[in-house]
Amino acid sequence: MRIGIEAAAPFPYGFELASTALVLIDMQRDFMEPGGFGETLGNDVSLLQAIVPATRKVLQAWRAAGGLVVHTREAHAADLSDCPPAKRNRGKPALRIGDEGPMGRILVAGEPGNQIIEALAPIDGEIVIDKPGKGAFYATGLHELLQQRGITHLLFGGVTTEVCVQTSMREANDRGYDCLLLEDCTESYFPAFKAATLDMVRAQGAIVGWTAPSAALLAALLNHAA
Ligand code: TIU
Repeated sequence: MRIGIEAAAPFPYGFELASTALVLIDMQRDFMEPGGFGETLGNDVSLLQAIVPATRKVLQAWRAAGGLVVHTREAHAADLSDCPPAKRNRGKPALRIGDEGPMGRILVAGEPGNQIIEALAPIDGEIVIDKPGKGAFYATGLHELLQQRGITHLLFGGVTTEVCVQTSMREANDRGYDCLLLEDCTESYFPAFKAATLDMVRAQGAIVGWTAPSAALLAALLNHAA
């Protein structure tokens, strides 16, 4: 049975539970907590905490409904063979990718800082994608995994809105997925960039996709279960 989100913008969004995945982008300590990659770039990471309660509610409701969950982490191999020098050498961060920080090596797979925060930690049966780029589809097997499961629709949350979330959503859109971004489950270090991203995603007749508040998704799921 089709589930409808009437409150989605720029117009209602519909999906089938069995062909839809919830994709949570990079909800890892590197971006969410002091001492990680986000802070080394000069950002106030405390801003991102605001979305954790709503994102947790969505994750729990999506799991209860039996929907597929995908988690991503921005992560590099320990030898940095998948980190282009252009990425590592960009700018003047306090610590570079691969350097030892308070939560282990910055943005390196398996380090404490690279783990998804406890409130949103993956459980058995959920897909976890380590991605070397900002987009979730670049140099990962995500598209193939979604194709194998017949997924056509993606609901996005995560951080940061205008960097990894928007890049992933654009990659997904180009691969033919109908994408919706949960407005209160995504955050940026720059509130103006978040607002601009929400606007640009849904402009021009949903040129990249839809947006909706998470309450609209939760209500739709409850309706569906009733
Ligand atoms: N710096 C920033 O806003 N974001 C990133 O580097 N990665 C993600 O968005 N995950």
